[in-house]
Amino acid sequence: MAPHNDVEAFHEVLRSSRRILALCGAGLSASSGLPTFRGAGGFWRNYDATQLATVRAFKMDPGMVWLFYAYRRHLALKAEPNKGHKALAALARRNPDFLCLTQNVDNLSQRAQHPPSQLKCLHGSLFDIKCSNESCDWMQKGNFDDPFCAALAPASVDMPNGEPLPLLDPYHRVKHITEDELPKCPQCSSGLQRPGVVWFGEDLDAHMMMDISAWLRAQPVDLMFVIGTSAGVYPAAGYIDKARKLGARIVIINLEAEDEAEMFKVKPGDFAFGKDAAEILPVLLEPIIGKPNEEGEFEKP
Ligand code: BJW
Repeated sequence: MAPHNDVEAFHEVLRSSRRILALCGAGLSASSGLPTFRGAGGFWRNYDATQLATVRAFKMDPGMVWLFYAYRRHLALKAEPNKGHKALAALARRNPDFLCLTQNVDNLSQRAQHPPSQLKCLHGSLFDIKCSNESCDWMQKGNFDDPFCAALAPASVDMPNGEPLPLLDPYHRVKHITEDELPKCPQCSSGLQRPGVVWFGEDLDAHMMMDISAWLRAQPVDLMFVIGTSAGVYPAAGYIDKARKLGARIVIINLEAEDEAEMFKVKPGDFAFGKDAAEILPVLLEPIIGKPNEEGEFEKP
């Protein structure tokens, strides 16, 4: 059997694969300059990013949690989709049987022209706003205001000459933002507006989950990409085993994928590429999407 990182052997498998699934995580957007959740980039000020992504944190200090999200909205708006997002979008345009599940909330796959019907945003979007009152169904899609509101302006500052943003320095005191300074829900007038993302303990969108289940049930899956994710958050990570049970070979693309400690995840017939997703995806997908043009775009079919 060819080694797990043999690009030519992978191309053979790709050419004979029709139904393809992908699960993407923060590593896909790392080359666009967006931090990941775990590991070195996983701290914001002195907070663990995964602790801020909780209902509990929002209830305790909505102003601080909003600053975290306002900063990430600003960063995502300034970032550009990378070659990895573009290569996946090109694969989707060429193969209607390719479905991409992304845990990312940064809107970069959409901005890379990924066909919306072939993209499921498992954890919502930084640019959707909803009401924090669980009994209120108000939601606003596609809010790109930056700053989101006057009190959150410190999160939208661009420093000259790449100087670090004071807000990111844990020793820099930030003015406490009170609930009165944050926008209220226009429908129920009682809840605070909050980011339309999925926090720990919250359900993923039921319609989206049913669509994904229906796609999985329809026919066997030939190949599944697991891209730039630590694959430790459920139900997202559970799709890897589901696809495997449906016959899929797994291809893991992650900076750590070929580390000794990670190799137990690579079963016979699987592939693992310990590379930057933005660099390796165009190489791996070339038999289907071709080479990018001079502007770095993959031609539309
Ligand atoms: C590169 C790279 C480069 C770097 N190129 N690679 C079953 C078992 C156990 C627990 C559960 C279970 N089912 C549900 C749970 C509970 C919980 C859960 O999973 N807990 C785990 C911690 C165990 N799940 C939930 O609560 C979910 N809800 C749910 O299941 O509801 C039903 C329910 C309710 C109540 C009780 C039980 C069930 C909701 C999960 C929501 C996750 N939300 C977040 C925040 C979203 C908003 C935001 O963005 O702020 O989603 S947390 C965070 O983790 C975010 C991410 O999408 C997610 C995954 O992170 P990701 O993308 O993998 O990032 P990293 O940083 O972990 O990894 C990056 C990787 O990239 C690294 O490996 C790098 O090496 C690599 N990399 N640069 C390629 N250039």
